[in-house]
Amino acid sequence: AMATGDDGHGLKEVLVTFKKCLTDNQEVLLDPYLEGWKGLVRFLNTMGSIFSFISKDVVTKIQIMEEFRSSERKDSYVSLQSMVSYELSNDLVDLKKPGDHPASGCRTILRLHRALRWLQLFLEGLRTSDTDSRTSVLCTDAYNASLANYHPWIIRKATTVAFYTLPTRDAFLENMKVGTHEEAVEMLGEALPSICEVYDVTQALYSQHNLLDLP
Ligand code: 1PX
Repeated sequence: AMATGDDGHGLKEVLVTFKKCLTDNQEVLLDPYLEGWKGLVRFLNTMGSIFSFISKDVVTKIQIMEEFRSSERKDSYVSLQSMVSYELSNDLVDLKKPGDHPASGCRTILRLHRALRWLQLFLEGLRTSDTDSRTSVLCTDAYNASLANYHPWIIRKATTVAFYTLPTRDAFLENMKVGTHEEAVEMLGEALPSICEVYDVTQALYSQHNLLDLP
């Protein structure tokens, strides 16, 4: 089925994963964060091979983070908070330009974090738009208001071309396999607050440590 991963999970289960990221004391747990991204990649892979340059990049970043989580230092990577304090206090982050640590956890998560903002805007667009809206327009608007600001021209161009191939809003909602369009829209309304919260907590953490411009 289109939006169903190998493990039989649809988009609802994927988005709900982000609920599991936040602990009671507002820490963002890395494992469910990566689990959420893996589910998004599975969904993206059903949308056609024109998106594979995007999913490859996400997969690479997930793998970088999973290696930290299976290394000797795995306990330092339990949450984004523990990762930031561990990497900063051990000089493991290139702060100004790429150097000895081009693939730190902090810079890798920053890329996913910026993409989470795109997701938030896109899902909010899907949720609140009219039935005859075009997904490609919703997607482009969300992209231009977020990720595009960090991408060079060639990536923006390729991305815009890929967006043109997206189906109509109604077909897109159907691909999500969460029941009727109304139920899909309702599910988005339920899933969005936790995605926003994860985004906001991460944004505050990165801002507090001046990590929002990592190369
Ligand atoms: C109901 C909606 C579900 C949709 C699920 C789709 C999830 C898509 C997730 C996209 C995540 C993209 C992460 C990009 C990270 C990034 O900015 N990487 C760049 C910088 O990394 P670097 O290591 O070099 O500093 C990298 O250069 C990126 C390359 C690939 C292009 C990324 C384009 C992102 C467009 C996001 C929109 C996805 C379209 C989904 C269509 C539904």
